[in-house]
Amino acid sequence: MRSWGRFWSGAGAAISAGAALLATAGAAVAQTVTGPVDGGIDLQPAATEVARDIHSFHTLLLWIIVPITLFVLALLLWVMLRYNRASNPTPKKFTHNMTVEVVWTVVPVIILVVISAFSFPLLFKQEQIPQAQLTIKATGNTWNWGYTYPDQDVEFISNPLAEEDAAAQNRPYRMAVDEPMVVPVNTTVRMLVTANDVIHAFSVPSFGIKEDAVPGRVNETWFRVEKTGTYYGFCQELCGIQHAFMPIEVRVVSEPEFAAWIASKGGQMAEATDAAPAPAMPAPATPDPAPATAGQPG
Ligand SMILES: [Cu+2]
Repeated sequence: MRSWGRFWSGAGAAISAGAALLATAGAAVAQTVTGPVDGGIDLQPAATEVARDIHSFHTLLLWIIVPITLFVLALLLWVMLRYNRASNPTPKKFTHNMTVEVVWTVVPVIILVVISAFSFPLLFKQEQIPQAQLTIKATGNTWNWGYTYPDQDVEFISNPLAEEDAAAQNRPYRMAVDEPMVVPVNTTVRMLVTANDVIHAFSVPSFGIKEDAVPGRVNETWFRVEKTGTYYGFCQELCGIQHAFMPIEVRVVSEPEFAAWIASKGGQMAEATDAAPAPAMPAPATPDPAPATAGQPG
């Protein structure tokens, strides 16, 4: 998977380079930044293993879909030029061709099997939440995000920065928020995602996560960011008139910085969320009667 990923992303880089030449603002694409850039046309740089795998998979699909599109285009042109009324006045009358029918059934099946061989492992990686070291709950509201750190006893609301504040702080207007979500680097974070009123979606493209926030339901996702920095996301479910104005800002910081931030919020650092195994089913109130023959002290 790894070496495939490298191959595909190498190939993808070639395509990206070509695309960058075409785009007038292409220069922005090549920069290593942690978030969206003006005029960017490629995916945001991946900050997690899952996001990297998503990019590789995206590139693989591109390599499959582009030849198919060109092949179909060539077929269409061939039919239009070779078999139009002028160049082919008396058409043949046959309606079936066994070979062609078998080929155009079997080849797409093979293509789909190849795609699924890469798609399913990625899907499992996204959906199987590893042992988490930190749990954060994001709650979608009309129109902002609320964050809860249940084990650290921290809770706050995150609102977008006003235009003049963003300009004064030299931060991106409509992406920067007053209270960003803060997570430590190289830490497996379990995100619980829910909503108060209507359906929102919690998404940070660089982390490769997008989870529906549904009232009355808690969805789960996870990420483990490998590089400190500021990352941005948005609500990605049309949720109402201010849908475009509930940005997500995530600061990924070092462990000590995170501890300091938790302290500044009046919380305290907890043990790793999953440090202890989950308690087993509670023992029944009355244990099963011991076998009568057991030689137990009376
Ligand atoms: Cu929303």
